[in-house]
Amino acid sequence: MKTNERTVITYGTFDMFHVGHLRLLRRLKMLGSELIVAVSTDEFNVLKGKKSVIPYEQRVEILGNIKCVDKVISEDSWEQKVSDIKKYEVDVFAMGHDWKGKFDFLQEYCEVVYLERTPGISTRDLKVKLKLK
Ligand code: C2G
Repeated sequence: MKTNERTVITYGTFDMFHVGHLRLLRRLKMLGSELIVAVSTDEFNVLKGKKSVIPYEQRVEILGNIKCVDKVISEDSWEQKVSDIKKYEVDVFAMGHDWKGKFDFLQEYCEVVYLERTPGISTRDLKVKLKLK
């Protein structure tokens, strides 16, 4: 199968969208023809011990208008990845390398890739700079 017929999926909060998020998504799109982004809901983020500054609906609107993103779905639980991979016939599951090894169990269903994070930028650092919790 030629690279450009592959479906790629990734998951994240993408709060206070920054260049680290953008560069990851652009590199993910180079791995296939369709890029699906699962955006963590505000409720799921509570389970993840995270509180996003930008509400879910707005994060979805932002991601949905990023050129290299073809489809946005919600991430509501840790368990949904296998059913998403089957439902969307995913060829590549990919995350930033801060998740390295955490999703290797998905290799049973598709290729699993971890990409280098963009150094020097993170939502956490932005929050600290802005004195936001
Ligand atoms: N990222 C990056 N470079 C940065 C910051 C983030 O490449 N400087 C990547 C992360 O590695 C991740 C994606 O951007 O793959 C989204 O990051 P977060 O919104 O922090 O994702 P997180 O809340 O960790 O959610 O089920 C998985 C979770 O939903 C991941």
